[in-house]
Amino acid sequence: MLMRERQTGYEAVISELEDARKRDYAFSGGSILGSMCTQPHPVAVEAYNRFMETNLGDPLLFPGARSLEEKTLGMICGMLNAPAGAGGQFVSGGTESNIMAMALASRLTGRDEIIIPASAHFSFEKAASLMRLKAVSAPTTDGFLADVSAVRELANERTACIVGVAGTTELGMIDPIAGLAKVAGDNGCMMHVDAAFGGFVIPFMKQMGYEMPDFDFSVPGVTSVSIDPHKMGCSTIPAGVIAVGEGGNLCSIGVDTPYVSTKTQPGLLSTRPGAAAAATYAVMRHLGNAGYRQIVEGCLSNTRYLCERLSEEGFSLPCEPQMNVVGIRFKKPRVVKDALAERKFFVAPLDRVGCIRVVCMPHVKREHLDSFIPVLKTVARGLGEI
Ligand code: 0PR
Repeated sequence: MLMRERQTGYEAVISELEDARKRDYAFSGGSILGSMCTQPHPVAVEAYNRFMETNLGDPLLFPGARSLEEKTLGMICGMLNAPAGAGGQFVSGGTESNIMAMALASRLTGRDEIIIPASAHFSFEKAASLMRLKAVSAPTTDGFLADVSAVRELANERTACIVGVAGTTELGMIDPIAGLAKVAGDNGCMMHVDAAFGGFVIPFMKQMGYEMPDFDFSVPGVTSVSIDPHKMGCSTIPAGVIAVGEGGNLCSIGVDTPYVSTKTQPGLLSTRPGAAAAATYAVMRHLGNAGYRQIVEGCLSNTRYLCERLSEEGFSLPCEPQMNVVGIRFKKPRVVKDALAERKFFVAPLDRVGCIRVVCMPHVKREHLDSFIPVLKTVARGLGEI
């Protein structure tokens, strides 16, 4: 459509917005079962609205927003056991964090290959494509984890970075970060952990006494971590964080910024939403560790319930979930995904591992799962999948 010459009344515009918004699905409605995002916490929404016009790219104008970014980065670095001297930046999400981490690795090492497990998110392919890096794919084991011995074979003096995932996009699995970091150390390269999903889950599971592997800066050799407040952090979209350990200063990928109040800026974006930092600050301050533990425990309890019900109904799971991500085996995941979508249930198709994915996010309630299972059964029977 073309922009009109004359004005459109405020009310008329709002009514058009309402019409469009009605066509969207709401997290609260029980249809969205495959997403890694969720309904933002009300306090995050309030903070977002109040900081809507702020720009982290110009801290002279918005020192308040900037102070919230700093404090939130401090809380996140603490959660990730980052050493003193670590730092980071708010970004738009896991894709931008991963791109920045690959840029940092290639700059600091002067090398141009990155080793990414086959289970890693496609944002690493984007990074490779944008920066003309060679993406070397490493196989995963039968347990859906990055294969450390295969990574050792692939690593050499051209490797800029080894990537491990703490909470894979497909099945929420945690790669053997310590083993991968050892290979990185032996090859003099960087070790990046993509904890976009798991970063707001694993620390709280550990606090509750679940046996979980170390995945963050507590593992020797880990140089950067991606973590997304807009996934399990219950913040507003867009909110991601790239955290960089000691010695890996983001400024090394910075450029001079002559027109604004900063001297240099490292990220992809120049104008950055202060609202993202404010929303994340608000929800982290409000919930605290106790609040997140409660949310994560609710998600895990629903995950256990879903797995039990699926087994009772004869479905097959590829593995026992390590977090709140459940794969369900199907020969034709995309056909199942489409048939479910027709019945207003939205899951993610996982072609590589032959599954559909349900993520028990905070908005997913037990009654939503109870409505979903009979529909899944009907669809699976109709397609001859069970
Ligand atoms: N790293 C991991 C481990 C991820 O799972 C994702 C996204 C990213 C990085 C990239 O994050 P951004 O999308 O924030 O840049 N994983 C989700 C997925 O592909 C993204 C998503 C979220 C998809 C909500 C659908 C949806 O409704 O499944």
